[in-house]
Amino acid sequence: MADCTELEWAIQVLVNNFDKYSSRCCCRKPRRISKKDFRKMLSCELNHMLTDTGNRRAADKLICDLDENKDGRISFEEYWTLIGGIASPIAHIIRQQEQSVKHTK
Ligand SMILES: [Ca+2]
Repeated sequence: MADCTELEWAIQVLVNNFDKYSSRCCCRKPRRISKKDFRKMLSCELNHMLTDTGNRRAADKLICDLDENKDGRISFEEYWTLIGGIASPIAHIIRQQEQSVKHTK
């Protein structure tokens, strides 16, 4: 995908990140991220956007909140909920910064 747009590239990065930390328990089941690998992903990939990524209890609470079907693992859909949950407050911060730049001009 050499000629992809920035948005397409960003989506590919998000999908590749899921693949990097997820695994299959058998070939018929979809890939999912274990609790251990999810904690690793938080501390390695999201330590600038999320606070407390090294805190095991906070990470376990986040996993529990995201794990909708309560199977103890994070599916792609549950992972996507996390991405949306991070993107929403970041979009708000970006809009606030744009507003303050307009007011200072
Ligand atoms: Ca799950």
